[in-house]
Parts: sequence; structure tokens; C-alpha cells
Amino acid sequence: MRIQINDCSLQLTQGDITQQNVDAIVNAANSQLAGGGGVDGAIHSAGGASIMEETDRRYPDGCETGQAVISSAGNLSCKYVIHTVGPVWNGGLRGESDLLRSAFQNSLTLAFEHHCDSLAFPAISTGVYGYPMDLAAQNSLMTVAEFLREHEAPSLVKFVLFDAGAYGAFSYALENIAAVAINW
Ligand code: AR6
Repeated sequence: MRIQINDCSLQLTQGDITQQNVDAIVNAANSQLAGGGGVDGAIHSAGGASIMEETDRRYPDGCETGQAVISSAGNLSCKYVIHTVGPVWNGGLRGESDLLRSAFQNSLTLAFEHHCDSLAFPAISTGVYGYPMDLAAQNSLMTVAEFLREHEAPSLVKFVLFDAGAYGAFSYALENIAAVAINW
């Protein structure tokens, strides 16, 4: 599924983020940039040790929740990995929504500054960090849609959803956003 926002595409696909043919992929990291399971584990294992060597050297203090940093991509076919830290879900009243929004905005800004024409996101925070999939879908997609409307870049932003449940939740949210975006 895909919608058009000005000259940009916002697309959903089901699969593995390490296998995408894009300029940059986004990693759902932790604030120590220490690696872990899920997307983070898959990216470091497919990309090789050079990614963490670089983030250790360039970002010794890690990355705060809601912020993002960029590195090269080791053995992956993309040019960059953008590492962002989504919030841990804690019931929804501890700023989770703003922090998730800011993780997406800061990742998009780094991609924009590095002239990435295409970018792939996972469903940040919806695994180990426990953010409810439906709420994450709505918030994440709306944040990206607003950025594309404002900046008219990157030309392609893909969400790579790992399973059918995530794909279904994001499809439903994207249909609602398409209805709003038609008036932009
Ligand atoms: N490609 C795309 N999506 C994936 C992949 C993949 N290869 N693998 C898992 N997902 P998570 P978080 C989905 O836990 O919730 C790590 O240990 C997964 O089904 O990777 O932000 C970090 O080091 C889920 O929907 O990230 C942090 O400590 C989504 O990606 C912590 O987990 C995000 O799940 C971050 O937790």
C-alpha cells in the first residue's frame, strides 16, 4: 500500500528491514547504542561489527530517547543507518507519544541533511518497548506524512512491517491519513 504526498511516496511493505533497497534504514536502538534483539540485532548482524565500532567512537554517550544519530552501514546495501531511540511504553501518560514523534522527526531530519532520497523505518517501539501497535501506527505515519508535506523529501519513505498484524494496523492507519491528506 502507498499514498502520495506532493511528489513523495509513503509506502508500507511487509518484510525484513535489512533487505531493503534504500539510501538509509532506521534502527530501533536503545539509549546506550549497545545493540540488542529485534531490528537492532538484525541490523548489526547483517551489517557487521563496523557499525557499532563507529557508533561507539562517534557517540560515546549514546543517544537519548527521542533523538537520532547516523552511521555508515557496513555490509548492508544502504548508505547509512540512522539509529533512533523510541520510548518504552508506560501506559501513555509519560510523554510516549511526543517522544515517538520526535524519534521520527529527528530521523527524517538526519536523512534530509544527508540527502537521502529513500528511507525505511521499522515500527519503532512496538516490540520490546511495548508501544501498542495501533497507536504507534497512527502517530508514526502522521509524523512522517507531515514531514513530507513540509519538506517535500525524501522521495520515498517506506515502513517495513515484520508481520501481518503490524502490516494490518499500519494499513488501517494509512487509509485514515490518506483521507486527511487529500485536502493538503
Ligand atoms: N525488520 C523489520 N521489523 C522488524 C525486524 C526486522 N528485521 N525485526 C523485528 N521487527 P524492536 P523496540 C519489528 O523490539 O520495541 C532492542 O533490543 C518487531 O516485530 O526491534 O523499539 C533494542 O536494542 C517490532 O514490531 O524495537 C532496544 O533495546 C518492531 O520491529 C529495544 O529492542 C520493533 O521491535 C527497542 O525496542
